[in-house]
Amino acid sequence: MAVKDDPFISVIRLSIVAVIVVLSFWALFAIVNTDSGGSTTGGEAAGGISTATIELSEFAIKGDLTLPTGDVDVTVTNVGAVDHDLTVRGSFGTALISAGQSEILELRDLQPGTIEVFCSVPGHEGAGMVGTITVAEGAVTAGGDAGTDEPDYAAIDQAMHDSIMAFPAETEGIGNQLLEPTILADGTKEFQLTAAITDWEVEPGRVVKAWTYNGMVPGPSIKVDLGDKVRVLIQNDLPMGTDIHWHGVDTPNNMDGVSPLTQPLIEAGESYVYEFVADAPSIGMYHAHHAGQIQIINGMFATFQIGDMPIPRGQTIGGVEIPADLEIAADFPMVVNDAGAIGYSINGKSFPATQPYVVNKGDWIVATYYNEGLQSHPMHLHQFGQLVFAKDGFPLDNPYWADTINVAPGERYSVLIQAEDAGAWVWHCHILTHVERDEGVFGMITALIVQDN
Ligand SMILES: [Cu+2]
Repeated sequence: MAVKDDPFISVIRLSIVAVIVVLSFWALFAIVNTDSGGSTTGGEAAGGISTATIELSEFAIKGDLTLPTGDVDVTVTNVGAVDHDLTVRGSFGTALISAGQSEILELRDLQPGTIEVFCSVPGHEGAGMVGTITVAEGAVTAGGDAGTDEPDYAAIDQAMHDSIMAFPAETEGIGNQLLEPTILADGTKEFQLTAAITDWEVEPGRVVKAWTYNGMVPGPSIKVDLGDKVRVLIQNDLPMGTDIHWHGVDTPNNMDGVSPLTQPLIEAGESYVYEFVADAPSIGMYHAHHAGQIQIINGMFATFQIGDMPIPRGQTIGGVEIPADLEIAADFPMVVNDAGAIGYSINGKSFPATQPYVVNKGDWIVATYYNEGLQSHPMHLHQFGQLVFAKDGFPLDNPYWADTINVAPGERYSVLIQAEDAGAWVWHCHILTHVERDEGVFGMITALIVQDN
């Protein structure tokens, strides 16, 4: 049987709740009041602990790099787009901090001198995330106010201008160079690779310790014909073991390159031979599988193509007729990465060092996106549609037009473009922090330069 609430009892209940709420409010007020009595302004908090702020981004450490002696709580904020940390050389550091998040780094009993700090995410130190904190008696920090300063918009305007006008910038080294095979007596195509840590200029003046095949990023491009016997010799001059996985390429299991599952680890200083028959068409990649989070993102990735992708010649798709006698004027691989020492890049280079693609008005070109990074990248070309005709090397029964193609890690998209209009047309990842920072345009952006014939 249901019992109705007595109205009188309800009023009493409500009153008790109200009294508890009021008591709680005053208790809270008292605590806040007591606490605020002990606070100070500026960079020093209660208890003689100073405060400071440091910001992490791709790829810089900024903020209060001069600290007072004694105890300092440093609020470390990641204002970048990927995970970072702040580690004291030879000591402790913050946990990995996600984009937009903060951690407090508690520094105690600081003495006059210097402390080296860096980001311990592989490759980030080499990319510029290293700095020196100077500890000095009586140093004044901006404290909690550092992040609230108005950005220097005029300086950003200038940096955007200067970086764009610097395109295309010269840098040492070109990736993706076609690797010529040695043809053995039985017709086998033999390729030689050496894995090593080598200097690589990602953008003008930024030379990093890259993990490379044959000293280039991306590694040398391998292209074979359908039915070819392929033999790849790898010499490991890295300071650790490695292997090679043939991504999107049909191989016997013991050639799949997954140590120690399908083969032994290729130890430092050792060499190894991969052999298989190129028996299926492929728009593939090759990269380390072992410790890929170090080796791949720092540069050990490359393209591997078997045969040619059939282009939908003679078809009308979305009202656009693809000529039956269509000739391809250029074939552009665009290997994207976003991590490690290389960072946001197309073919191992960051803008303004990315390569411009120069074609003539009316040309049909093929581009293939390969994602060897850790994030998806929506690749957008201004002005022209991109006809997606193959995904991961599989020809599509129904090719489709798009102007922005989201390329996830491990994916490849092959697209056909007609450069119908003359001009310099920007071609870039549309995640804006992958192409712009306060210091100017950088990263995953280039241009299709269409010349008026
Ligand atoms: Cu991106």
